[in-house]
Amino acid sequence: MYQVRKVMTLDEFTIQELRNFPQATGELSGLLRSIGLACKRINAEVNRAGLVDILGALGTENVQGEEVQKLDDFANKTLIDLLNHSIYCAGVGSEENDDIVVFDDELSNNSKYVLLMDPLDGSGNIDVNVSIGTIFSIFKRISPMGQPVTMEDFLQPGNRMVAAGYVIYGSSTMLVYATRRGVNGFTLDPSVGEFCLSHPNMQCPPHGRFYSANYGNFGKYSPGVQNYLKRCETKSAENGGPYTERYIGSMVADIHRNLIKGGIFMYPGTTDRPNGKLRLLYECNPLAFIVQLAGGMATNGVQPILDIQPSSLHQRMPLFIGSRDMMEELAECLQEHG
Ligand code: AHM
Repeated sequence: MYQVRKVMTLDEFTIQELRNFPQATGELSGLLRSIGLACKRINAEVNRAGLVDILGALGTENVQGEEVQKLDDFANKTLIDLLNHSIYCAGVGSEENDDIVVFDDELSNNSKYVLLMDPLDGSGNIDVNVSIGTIFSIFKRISPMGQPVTMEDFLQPGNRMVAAGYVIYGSSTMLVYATRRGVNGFTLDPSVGEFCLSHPNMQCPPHGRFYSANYGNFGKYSPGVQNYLKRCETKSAENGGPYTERYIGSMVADIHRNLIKGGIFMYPGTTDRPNGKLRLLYECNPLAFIVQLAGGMATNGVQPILDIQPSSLHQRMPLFIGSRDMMEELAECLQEHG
């Protein structure tokens, strides 16, 4: 007899979670629902990106004479619009906006959460059909309710984060979502347009085999980082070892692979960019929160990412993140070489 396998949707999952917390207001679940909806819209547009040659180049007009938006702009506007119209978010900090976006209306001013996001990470990879992602983190505001949120609500250290997640637009589209209760992955079923629980209770393997870094920058890395990469090379498949080097140049994709299979990703500081490239608040922090909750580690080479007190919205930070054993060996190398 044909049996339909029961899959749990993202909505069902969050409702079930709510049952464990009778005091919960449902605001966080509502916020997640809005993010999920926005990401489904972004996904539809990302999937059409290969058609721009036919429909019109990004930033130009398509055959109907309509302006074709750049995908990162589209992602940013879609998320901000949906969050603004939901009643669960008081404001947003985005890679695409110089300043915070404050939703200054009565409902929003009485919302307790703010959101930080990179609407489309790895956007340099859009043209070449490589996986890209949306990254977000959620904090409880610290300014008084009933008033517009302020910058101090966004400049909180990562260890105060309530939840974080990313959506990867890849061979399938997946939302990975973490709260202090754990990390769960939901794959989008395009036939019904629902994110369905596919990776419950994700755990980062403690011993990894993938190492991901931009080797083009090798000469500009510190001696400690160079030394660690050389150690990885000696353990590489070419030398009969278990390690293998993989770097896509889309952080969400690189970290997603390492989270599932075990590995380390790094974007260290370089001689010309001592703070690296990645942004603390909406790139390093959410991924650190997720990987740490899954049993891995994340540092800037000196201290845990989540302990850093941010100083500005678009601050950059070196990032080392991944499986525990690899991170510990990296820390040894960094210490040995000052
Ligand atoms: P973006 O915000 O311009 O998309 O840049 C972030 C991306 C990360 O996803 C990726 O890991 C990194 O930049 C790659 O940078 P590089 O090409 O310097 O190695």
